[in-house]
Amino acid sequence: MTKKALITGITGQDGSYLAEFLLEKGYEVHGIKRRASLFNTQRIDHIYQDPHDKGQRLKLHYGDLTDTSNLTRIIKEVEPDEVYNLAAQSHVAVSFEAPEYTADVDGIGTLRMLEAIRFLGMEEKTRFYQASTSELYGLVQETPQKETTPFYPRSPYAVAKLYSYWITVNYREAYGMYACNGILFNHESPRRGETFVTRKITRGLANIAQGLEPCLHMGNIDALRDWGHARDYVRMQWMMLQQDAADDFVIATGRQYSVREFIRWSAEGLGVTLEFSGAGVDEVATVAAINGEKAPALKVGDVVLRIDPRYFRPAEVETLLGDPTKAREKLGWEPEITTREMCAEMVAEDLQAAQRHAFLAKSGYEMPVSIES
Ligand code: NDP
Ligand code: GDR
Repeated sequence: MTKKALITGITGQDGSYLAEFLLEKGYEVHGIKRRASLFNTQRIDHIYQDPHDKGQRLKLHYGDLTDTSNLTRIIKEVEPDEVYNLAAQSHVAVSFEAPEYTADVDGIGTLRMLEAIRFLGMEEKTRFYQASTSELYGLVQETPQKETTPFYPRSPYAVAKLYSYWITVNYREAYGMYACNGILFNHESPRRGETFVTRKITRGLANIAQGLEPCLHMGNIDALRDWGHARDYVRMQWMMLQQDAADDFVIATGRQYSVREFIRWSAEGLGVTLEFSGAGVDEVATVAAINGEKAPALKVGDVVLRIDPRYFRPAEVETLLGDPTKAREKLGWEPEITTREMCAEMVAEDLQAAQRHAFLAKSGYEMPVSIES
């Protein structure tokens, strides 16, 4: 029998990699996408299958995590063996500006999914994965963070995700559902949203190197994170639903770097050596040396990065470092891609895009580059 999976958030970074992964495994994959005024399926267009073709194994449904009847209807129609609840307002800084919406989607949205499964009497058939997060640790109580480390959320996003974490545990304990939390540390890729820090850096520096943007404006570049590759992390999401019993796992690389280091690596990927000077809000990064041809718009002495307090958060998570021992020992999972390799892949793809834009601009075609961050 072909297994059926339902992915909320299929148009996002993780949803797109997971959909690819499950299609390769032979699954019939259903995804929930939101109605938008512009196309929003860029990340999955390469796996799109014509709905008129017989044997189509990727099917999209319009829906929203704020809409109970819609979610219930989709789950009833699809009868999924596995549900991956990845949909969320996933930007921590934005959650301070839209706390109520974030709570509705990232907190109550999870309850709506679990209740729909229970209401439909599918709690024995359908396995449930919840996209939990290292942001739950917030103001860290122990380093490195593992499954038993106490939570201390520091944003409306993290507080909403805390509700989702516990409601998932509760449905497992109360109704015997196979429901589990992946407590995932930051994971990135060339498909990462443009306003998360890694992608903002790789895309911004590539654009600056090609003369498409003047300067990057950043927040707290001393923040420390444990960054993995999304491709490695979605494999683990699937593995978690294939066990005899549901359980919760930390997924991380076990290595930590600063945002500043990530900026340095990204610049090096463009052949540019940066020098950081000043302190606090006065700090700038200046070009100290250039090797090769990847940054034709830059010269030694150019300022490519400034600090802008606009990007400081009302409450910051300064440091996160995960301990993935349980995932390694119980599931045999290890990340295959290092943080530096991931950074190099992101820089290479963003440089290609910037070179295309620069070429078109030189040829007289105006290609506006969005620098909203
Ligand atoms: P993205 O922001 O890339 O994707 C989020 C997805 O959720 C998009 O498909 C988005 O749709 C969809 N979505 C947002 N709001 C709604 C809504 N109201 N109803 C239905 N769908 C909605 O996130 P990632 O792929 O990076 O992350 C996936 C999940 O994992 C999220 O829940 C995130 O919070 C969590 N997580 C992520 C980590 C990371 O480092 N990436 C780490 C730990 C947890 P649209 O495309 O239309 O915007
Ligand atoms: P995070 O990711 O908040 O950890 O949440 P993000 O990449 O946004 O920030 C990481 C760190 O970088 C600092 N920072 C900046 N961040 C952004 N976005 N823009 C900036 O200009 C900037 N300058 C410095 C931040 O202050 C922070 O310390 C991500 C999301 O994917 C969540 O959904 C997920 O749950 C967690 O990772 C794990």
